[in-house]
Amino acid sequence: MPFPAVVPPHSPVPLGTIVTMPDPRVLELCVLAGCDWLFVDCEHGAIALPQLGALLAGKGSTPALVRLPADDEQHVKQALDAGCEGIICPRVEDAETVRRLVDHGKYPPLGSRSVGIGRAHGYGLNFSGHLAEANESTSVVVQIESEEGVRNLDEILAVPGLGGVFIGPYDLSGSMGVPGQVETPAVRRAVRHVVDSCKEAGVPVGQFFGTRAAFDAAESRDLHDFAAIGIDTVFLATAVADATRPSGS
Ligand code: 3PY
Ligand code: MG
Repeated sequence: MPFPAVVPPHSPVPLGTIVTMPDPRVLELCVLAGCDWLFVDCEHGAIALPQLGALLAGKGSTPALVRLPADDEQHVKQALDAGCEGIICPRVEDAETVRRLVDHGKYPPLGSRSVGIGRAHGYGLNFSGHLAEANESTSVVVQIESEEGVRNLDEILAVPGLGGVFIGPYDLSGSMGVPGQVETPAVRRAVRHVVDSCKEAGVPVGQFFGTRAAFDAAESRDLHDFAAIGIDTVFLATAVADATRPSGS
């Protein structure tokens, strides 16, 4: 089943987390811990695109979306050939970029995705099978995480083949001059505008939340088609800090 593939919204909202560490055990333990989906980060994380095939082998049937380092055809090819359920392109600000991503991410006749043989194609054992179903079973998702992206949202949402939008509130807050202050009213209004516009356009919408508490408190939480909560390294750091803080503090 394609992911994200859910309009109108799921209840409960499928929840995942951001995986940035290239150790296959990290991805595996996120699956074992019950993530509904995985956000595999090749933008800010330590995971390099050539490592993806080996990492994704441990995900079982849990869908994984790979965040690309940048909008680049080479990145699209490597991520999709590694066998993920879709790509997330950071900071997309105009419809032309979306059109290019869809073109690079879909086989003809929808686009011009280059034909390689990777884990996605069963290393050749499912070559024609993947070519036949990939346009349906993989998604091109773009991040809206700047004021410019919000300004151009309507034309972005109108691009045929767009599979979803993922809101990055942290970069959005930075572009609005208040980096990290995601609860600022202007940032919250912008986020809500993106959520509502996606709903109206029938485009699945997801968002990053730093903590479970932030997700639970969000007024738009039930409107999301998918959400990512937290980051592997941050979970580890906070758990270690909690466990080793001096008694009584
Ligand atoms: C952001 O908040 O900027 C993100 O990209 C989170 O994924
Ligand atoms: Mg971001």
